[in-house]
Amino acid sequence: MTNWMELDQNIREWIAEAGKRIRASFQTELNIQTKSNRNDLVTNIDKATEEFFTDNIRNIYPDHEIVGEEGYGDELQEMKGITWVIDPIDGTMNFVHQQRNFAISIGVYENGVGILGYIYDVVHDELYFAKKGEGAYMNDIKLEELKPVDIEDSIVALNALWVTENKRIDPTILAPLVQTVRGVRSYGSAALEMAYVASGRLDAYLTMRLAPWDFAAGRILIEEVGGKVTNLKGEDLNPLEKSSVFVGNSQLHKTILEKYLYRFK
Ligand code: 2AM
Ligand code: CA
Repeated sequence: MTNWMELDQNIREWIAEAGKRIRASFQTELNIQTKSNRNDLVTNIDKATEEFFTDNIRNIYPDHEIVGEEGYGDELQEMKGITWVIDPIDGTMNFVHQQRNFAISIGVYENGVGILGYIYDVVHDELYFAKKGEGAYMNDIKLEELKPVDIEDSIVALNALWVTENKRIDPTILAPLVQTVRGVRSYGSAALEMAYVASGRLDAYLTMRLAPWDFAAGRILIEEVGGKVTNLKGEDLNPLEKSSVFVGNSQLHKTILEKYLYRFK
């Protein structure tokens, strides 16, 4: 049996320590490399942070499995037992260019079901946390159930890329949504965008391609406040696969799916 209380205490300690080290790194020179393309960045701090978590997890929980962005985890075909899904720095471009608007994101799954989600806004020292069935919090503040909002009054997070020519979505699908909502925002960290939906700062977030570590924690937070988490076709997310992601308060999610996304194939 998993001692979830003890596990929660351990993660919180590790997250606090990792956050301290990341803040201290602002005083040092970053070693920046690119991955799949010139805008896909990774730094020595992304790697060191992931290694810090995987070392601690393997030390205390040798039978747990790990999925991590920077390759310190395991290669998994399926989720059995306890799986940690880790993005050491979500929003690396922001980390490099802005030293803000990035987060540590950790989801803990049991047999493929999300149990614990942590999104730590390192610069603001804000920890978004959820436990399945027990609600969601921002530090000590309990997050409220998401309330219905009219689409004309909603704030939606969306990268401008998706309403220009791109290879993932016909830009004429989301352009009318942009014209209808009250405001559109783009923060450049999927984890924070999901934490903002969970805390009601945003009403929805749509993006065309995320990896499991980008959404592992956020989906647990959003579901704990009654929000909806799917891909852009309205289907459930596979926790081990890259996917488009569409999250929002339930009623707005339904409206956007029916009025705008029905054309997305
Ligand atoms: P990252 O910084 O951890 O890579 C930026 O638009 C958001 O999308 C960030 O959360 C970023 O996570 C993620 N992201 C950027 N490029 C991605 C890609 N090729 N695949 C999956 N997620 C990506
Ligand atoms: Ca990352």
